[in-house]
Amino acid sequence: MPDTRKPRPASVQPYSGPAGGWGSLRSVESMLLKEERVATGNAVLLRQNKPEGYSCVSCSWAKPKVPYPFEYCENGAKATSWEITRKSIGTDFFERHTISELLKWSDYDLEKIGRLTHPMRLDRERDRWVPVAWEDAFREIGAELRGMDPKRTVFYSSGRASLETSYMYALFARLYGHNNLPDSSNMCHESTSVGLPLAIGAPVGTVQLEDFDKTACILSFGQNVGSNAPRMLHPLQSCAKRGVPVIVFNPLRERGWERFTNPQSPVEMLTRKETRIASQYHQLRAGGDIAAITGVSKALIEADDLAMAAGRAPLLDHAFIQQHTHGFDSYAAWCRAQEWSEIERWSGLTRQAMQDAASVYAAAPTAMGIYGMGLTQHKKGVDNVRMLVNLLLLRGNIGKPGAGILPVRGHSNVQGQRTVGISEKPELVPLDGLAVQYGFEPPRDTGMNTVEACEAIVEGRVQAFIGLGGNFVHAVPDTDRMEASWPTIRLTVQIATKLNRSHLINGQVAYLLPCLGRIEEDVQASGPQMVSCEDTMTHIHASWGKVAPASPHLLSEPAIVAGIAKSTLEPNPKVPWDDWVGDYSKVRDAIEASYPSVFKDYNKRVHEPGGFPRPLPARQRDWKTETGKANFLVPGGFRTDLETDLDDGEILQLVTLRSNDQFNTTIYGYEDRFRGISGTRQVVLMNRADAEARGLGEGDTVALATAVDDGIRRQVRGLQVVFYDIPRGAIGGYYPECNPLMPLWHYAEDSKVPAAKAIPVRVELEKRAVMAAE
Ligand SMILES: Nc1nc2c(c(=O)[nH]1)N[C@H]1C(S)=C(S)[C@@H](COP(=O)(O)OP(=O)(O)OC[C@H]3O[C@@H](n4cnc5c(=O)[nH]c(N)nc54)[C@H](O)[C@@H]3O)O[C@H]1N2
Ligand SMILES: Nc1nc2c(c(=O)[nH]1)N[C@H]1C(S)=C(S)[C@@H](COP(=O)(O)OP(=O)(O)OC[C@H]3O[C@@H](n4cnc5c(=O)[nH]c(N)nc54)[C@H](O)[C@@H]3O)O[C@H]1N2
Ligand SMILES: [Mo]
Repeated sequence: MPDTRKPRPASVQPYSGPAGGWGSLRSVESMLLKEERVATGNAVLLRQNKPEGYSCVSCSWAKPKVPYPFEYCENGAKATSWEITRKSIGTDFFERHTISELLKWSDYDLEKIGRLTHPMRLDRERDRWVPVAWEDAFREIGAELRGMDPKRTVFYSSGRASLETSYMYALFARLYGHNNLPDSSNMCHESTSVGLPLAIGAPVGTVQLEDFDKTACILSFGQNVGSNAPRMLHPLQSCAKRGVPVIVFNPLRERGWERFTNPQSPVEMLTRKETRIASQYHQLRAGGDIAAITGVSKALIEADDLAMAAGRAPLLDHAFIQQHTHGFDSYAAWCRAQEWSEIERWSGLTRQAMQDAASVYAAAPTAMGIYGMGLTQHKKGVDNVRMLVNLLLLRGNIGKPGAGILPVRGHSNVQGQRTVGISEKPELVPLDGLAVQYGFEPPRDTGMNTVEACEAIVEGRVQAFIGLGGNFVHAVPDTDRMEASWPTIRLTVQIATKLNRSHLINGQVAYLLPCLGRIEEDVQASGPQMVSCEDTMTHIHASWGKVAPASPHLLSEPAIVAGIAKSTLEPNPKVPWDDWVGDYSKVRDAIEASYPSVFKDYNKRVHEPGGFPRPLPARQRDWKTETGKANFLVPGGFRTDLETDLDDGEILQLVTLRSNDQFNTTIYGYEDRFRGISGTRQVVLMNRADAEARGLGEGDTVALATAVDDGIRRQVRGLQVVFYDIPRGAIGGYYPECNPLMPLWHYAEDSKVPAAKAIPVRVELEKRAVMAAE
């Protein structure tokens, strides 16, 4: 197996095609071919995101009531073929490869070998994974856990496991004695979950799919639709065709927001017809959102002042502001007080650009605000989210059809995991109810979130780590420090479908437990089972596995969680682990008993096409905030990330990005088609002027070093310079390759989401392009 961690020559060619289109179809077919699943794959994909089908394992975009004939996208299809691949890892694989050897493999090569098939135990002496019987694994893990202080153990979840599994897992943690339930959302939309409740009294977005049919304006901030939620392109395309203005704020020109050819439409495909999506595209400074939204708000407020003075119709929704909001005067005063020159400097946009956005927004009777990691993964990520709420509130754009706020969540059930108790914050969980339901005293102290779990691991305070999916060590900040500290953990258990780096960096005692994926048939004592998930629009829906399991030795996630729980805990007749595993509808009954208002008639309603929605008071303008109103919140200032000043020419702001050929740390290939970068991920995207100011040319090899002074040297080497259309002062690099550069303490205030879109770095020349070519 080649060591593809070494950089290959990058090929950089501007991509002239649209998002979707023929490029997308070619990409799906070549993926199915690679995974040896062409015939089955195409048939299986027809069941994706359909009633009685399975929910895509890629992103969390909503499943429409009336689906398209092909309700999947290029990247959803890739995720499917990646999971149902015919390739699998027999036990002989680990006889042939030591862990030290596998550590040299790339992420791509590790996952590409196929599905994990047998439960394994670490043999430290032989530096290998060796097979273990399920019962032995459970018994040994339980014995270890019983001897530990529960408060010093961490139960992590990556946001894919179903509501049923997640409920059981969170309950297991509490019965065992802790709330240390960090989730991938701690690295993702936690800035939303912290930012929105104070602003609108709900931790989730208010937009529903049907709002796209009614909206008159779309504002988009820091989300890459073409790669990360491509099915959203369908409603976006319909909006664009209706002439709905789409105003995009993103430092990079992401193709999905520019134009789209719908691969589902034969006419569009044959005529190569493209729909233009964005009507305005503002390439703001990375980290410039608070300033930009202040500018748009200021333009709006000042135009409203003039209109009112001249006796014309107002531009703000004064009746809504009066009746439904709190804090408008302070927000308006803040906006009025900011100088345009400063707003321009910090946003990187011209006053004219912000006024243009304001006038289109002001003319639209309804508007929605869509956003992603470009807002949440900053030191001021929580303020960013609240600023977007402020902008929407100015024109009454929350709680009416066609309007609202739409955080586009990541993993397919990341939002749902929080709904059923995976939370380190005890105040978000109905502990009193659980205490009665299961006859125990749940722990009441706040648990560790992801960053706090990492800190505890670095300090040697963690005795056991269980990973319910995910690739923790590779997704978190400060990779090198985390990997070095990991062996201080006594017990690590990874529940997974595919091999990744977190399975090679182990505790003293370690287990690798392979599970069924969501697309696979899951047959238990009472027959075939379905599971359920919550999408980004708060709809809860059923998912039926459709493909024969990758191996007869796999267990389902509920069975694995129950297996470990039973061997760890004293028996409790109120917690019927075996009955739950035998029939998941009984887990759903238990969930309904714990959360009656959200999950009323769960087992019945879960089969409704499109799923059933969670109650969302903010949608009805019922504000569950302390003021009883929606709150305008004034930001602390324009500085979002770096301690250094904007004009410190030496330090650059590294924005970590996903390519179009990955799902988080799962690397499907080396084609970032929309950005025109192919063959490697070892690149750094630079504005030509920033590169030339440092004497760097295209193709030069550089190292990035974190520009902070905390006594730790952080460096990533061997990156090729690519000239790219990115605002000055910012550079782009891929996640997870750049994670060693991100200090653990560099996170969003209040939410502790790592500030992955703004890492201060210096660029150091390693090798000239001419020399590299020799
Ligand atoms: N195919 C695929 N789908 C996925 C994923 C995947 O890896 N692959 N990941 C899933 C997960 S877990 C998540 S959380 C989501 C992530 O999906 P996104 O929220 O789209 O996250 P990123 O890809 O990190 O891209 C963030 C975008 O923000 C922009 N940006 C960066 N800095 C700033 C800034 O300061 N201001 C503004 N306005 N914009 C900025 C970047 O240019 C980029 O377009 O997607 C989910 N879906
Ligand atoms: N620098 C930087 N760092 C980031 C980000 C960034 O933008 N920049 N984004 C952050 C974000 S938004 C997120 S969400 C995290 C993601 O962090 P994680 O969720 O921890 O990572 P993933 O890469 O999604 O996990 C992939 C692994 O999950 C396992 N898996 C896949 N399907 C299943 C399943 O059905 N069951 C089980 N049990 N396991 C399964 C496979 O073994 C696979 O290798 O990373 C964060 N880290
Ligand atoms: Mo995420």
